Amino acid sequence: MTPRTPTLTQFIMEKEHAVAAATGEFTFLMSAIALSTKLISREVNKAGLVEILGLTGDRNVQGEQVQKLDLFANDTMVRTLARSGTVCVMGSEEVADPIPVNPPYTCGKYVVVFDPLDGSSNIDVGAPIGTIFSIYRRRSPDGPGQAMDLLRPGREQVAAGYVIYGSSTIFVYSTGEGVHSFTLDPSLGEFLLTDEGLRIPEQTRIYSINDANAPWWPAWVSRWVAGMRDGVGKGRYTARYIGSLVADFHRNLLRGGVYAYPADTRDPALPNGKLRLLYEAAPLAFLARGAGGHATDGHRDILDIVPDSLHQRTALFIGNREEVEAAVACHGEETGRGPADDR
Ligand code: AHM
Ligand code: MG
Repeated sequence: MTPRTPTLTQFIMEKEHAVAAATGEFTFLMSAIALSTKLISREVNKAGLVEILGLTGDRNVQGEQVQKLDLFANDTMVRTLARSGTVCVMGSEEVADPIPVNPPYTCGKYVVVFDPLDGSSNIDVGAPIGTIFSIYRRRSPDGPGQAMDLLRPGREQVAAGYVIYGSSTIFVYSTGEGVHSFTLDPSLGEFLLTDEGLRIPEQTRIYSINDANAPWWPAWVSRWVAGMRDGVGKGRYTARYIGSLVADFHRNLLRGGVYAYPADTRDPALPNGKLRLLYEAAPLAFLARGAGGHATDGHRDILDIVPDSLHQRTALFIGNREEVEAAVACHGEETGRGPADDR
């Protein structure tokens, strides 16, 4: 680190100073998210040691209950955000209902929705996993936050981001003006600016999709993927699929690429695919747009979808604009639906 390299908090404060009406509450909220993710990162890095150190019982060396990592991540986010005094209600993948902020903690003006640890199938195999968050300004006038504060189209986000726990821990966020990344320096315990104003490279040869679901895809998805696989007009593509949305999205953000989890007919209980709108698709769509990319469910911009429920699922095609628009075109050819239908 040189004195010229800002920490995440310094960087956010500098940006917030430029906004005349800013009170510092947003900086405080982001610091609370950053603190949570540092605690989660530390725990993720220890995950493989639990067995080696013989801590397979349900208590650790301090006599504390050993928690599953995704529940630890959830508790850490909930407690740290509640304590920050900047949030009036939260939504989490791990919790069925909205999470209120109760006394002694005070309600703030923000609403945060998050997936505390995404890519859970990768936890036990040392592959990258991540935390995804989405921030809105509250809509209800005061007091505890309500459902109306949570069920919002992605376009109303004031900020979104993710943290990837991989070969290093990387924090990526946007407030709509540029996408910025920071890398955790473990010796300092600080996220340091790595890249300001990230843009998805315009040309790509990478697609990320779970090909094993192909028998259940609609025909237009198969045609879209075949177009890339056959490289018609653009040359051959290559497939990269980690099975961890944050990691697949992050690679595609840096290298160019498109990630897709279409709706399919494999599981009748999941007619809209597997991924969640509010804390997986919408925040990443906000980041994709900030980096010059695009996200759709096949015909609607992800940022335009108004959720009916906290855990609503959606099909997702996200990344390079050209590849995402090719998916929308394939969908339109088959269904006759235009990109803006059914908003
Ligand atoms: P999770 O929230 O249970 O971890 O599920 C979401 C994950 C995404 O990170 C990933 O892209 C996708 O599920 C992988 O699903 P699949 O194993 O069906 O390909
Ligand atoms: Mg998830």
